[in-house]
Amino acid sequence: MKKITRRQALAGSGIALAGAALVGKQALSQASDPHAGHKMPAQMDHSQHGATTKVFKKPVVDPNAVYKTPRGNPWYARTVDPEESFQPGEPGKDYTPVVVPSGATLPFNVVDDTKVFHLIAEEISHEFAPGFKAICWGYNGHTPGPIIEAVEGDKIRIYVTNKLAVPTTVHWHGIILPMGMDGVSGLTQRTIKPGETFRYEFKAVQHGTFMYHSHKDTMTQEGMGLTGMFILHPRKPKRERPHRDFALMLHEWDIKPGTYRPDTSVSSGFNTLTFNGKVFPGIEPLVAKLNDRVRIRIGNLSAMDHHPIHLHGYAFRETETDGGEIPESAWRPETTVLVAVGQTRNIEFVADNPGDWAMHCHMTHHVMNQMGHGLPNMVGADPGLLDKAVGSLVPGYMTMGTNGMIGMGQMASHMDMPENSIPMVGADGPYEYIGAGGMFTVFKVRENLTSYDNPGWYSPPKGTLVRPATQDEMDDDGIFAG
Ligand SMILES: [Cu+2]
Repeated sequence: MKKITRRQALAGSGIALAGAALVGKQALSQASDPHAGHKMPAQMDHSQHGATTKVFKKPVVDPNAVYKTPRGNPWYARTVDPEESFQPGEPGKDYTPVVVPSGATLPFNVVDDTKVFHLIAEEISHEFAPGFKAICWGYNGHTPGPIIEAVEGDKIRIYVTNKLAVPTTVHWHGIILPMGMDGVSGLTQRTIKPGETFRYEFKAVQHGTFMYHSHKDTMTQEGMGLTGMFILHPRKPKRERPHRDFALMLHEWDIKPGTYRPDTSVSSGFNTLTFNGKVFPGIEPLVAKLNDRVRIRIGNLSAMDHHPIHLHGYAFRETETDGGEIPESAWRPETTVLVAVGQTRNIEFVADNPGDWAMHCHMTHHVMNQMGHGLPNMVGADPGLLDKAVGSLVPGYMTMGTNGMIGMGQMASHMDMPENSIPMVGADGPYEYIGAGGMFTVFKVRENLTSYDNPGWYSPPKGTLVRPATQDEMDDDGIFAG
């Protein structure tokens, strides 16, 4: 058999490629030019005499071209030229630091021209709300871990020290980087063994709201709390920076009353639903001045549930996902933003409506705390005889839940509760008990603020607070209440 050289083989396939390209062109030109067919023989000749080598001298796909594609290309997700050099972005000057209610921000040092961070994966004692703690896994003493903040164009180096008893990795979720820095155990790296420190390094080539989390045994490790948010600010924002830029991470846990470790094997019935690792009333409120421009970045690394997060008193715009900025023409006006597992969403609005506004997951089971789940249904039951009978055996026994869950939350304050547990719902509010827990917080907007500390409860202006109707008013308006 005749031996074919590599050069000949390439030339041969070149003819085939060039021919295929011309057939494609032919089809296109035929569609617009009824006489196109007459040109075919000449073109075929051309392909056989010289077009072949051109294909290989000027390959259609230049491996570097992707970095040189202009910004106008809609497929180009990078927002800065990766080859351009930038000074490390400075907080206050190049970006307004994000506010993390009940959370923390990871400090960094600048070494030469690189921002150097140090994440430590470790077992922590985490408080979900006063009186309710668990042994979780987190980063630098927190779950979710402290947010990492940088600016597009920054060179970033992150040391990850593993102080857990098991191997781990960190995946930088949504961030465009070289594959070897992606943190997927087995696929892109070997795991970081207990006691080891690994060095992740990449340049930020985009801006937006991203996350980080373990990518080793994720059901256990994310479930135990190895999650965090990663914010990359734009070098030159298209719009004015918001006055208040908040970050909230959504998570869910199963911590059975009386136990101290999350059960990560469950796939439903999570009983502890958290904003930044806290259940209401354990979370700090979001505070803004009247007419501040506000952005809230929401990420979800729950195991199983998407969370529709509803803000009272406002209509906001969904402006950004973890894939990038949504063009203004496509902003979605919403009052509830659905954040699926593995997604981030930014919402923006002007805080032009003063007050204490509820902000919460709209799944009713997600604004319950730990003990509100899995109880027998007693709504509407008359427990009189039962209480008497059981009370003779168990002094002080009282059936609970006959009027719903909120009474149970209130009663809990003067009852013996199981060890390490919190009531199903609630906290004392300015008018009555607030029947909500879990993924619930308060967005507080005030006209006169000297700081963004919690300003306390809002006092509505005279005549703007709902009150009992008088009989005269009902008579005048033709309302018969029976
Ligand atoms: Cu939810």
